[in-house]
Amino acid sequence: MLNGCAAEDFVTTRLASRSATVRFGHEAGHNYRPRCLRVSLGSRIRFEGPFDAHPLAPGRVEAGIPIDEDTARGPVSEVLGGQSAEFVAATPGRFGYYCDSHVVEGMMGAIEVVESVEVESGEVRGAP
Ligand SMILES: [Cu+2]
Repeated sequence: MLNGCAAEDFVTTRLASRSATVRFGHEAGHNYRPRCLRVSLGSRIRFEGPFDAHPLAPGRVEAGIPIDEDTARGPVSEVLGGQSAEFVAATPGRFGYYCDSHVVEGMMGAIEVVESVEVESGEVRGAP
């Protein structure tokens, strides 16, 4: 479990374009949608929402408390203002992030970066 994401929770979006969007604030409220995102290596990940109200930070959260760890390998970095930010999934693995203002409410998520994502008979599968 990483930031509310079990292995089966990760969803894959927009396979062909190798890009995905995570929305927060506004109609998404104090949530990231999707919370648990799977992308293939090299994909672009766009965060859209009001960063001034929901400052983004990389890292793992346990029991509502951000745990300091080495997050340098993950795609997400700190964003404190603006309405959108774009990251590149450059390293395979699972990486957590959270909202620094609402982490105690559970405003957090994770990104799983896999080497490739295959689609077989309507089923989405990730190959680590
Ligand atoms: Cu927030």
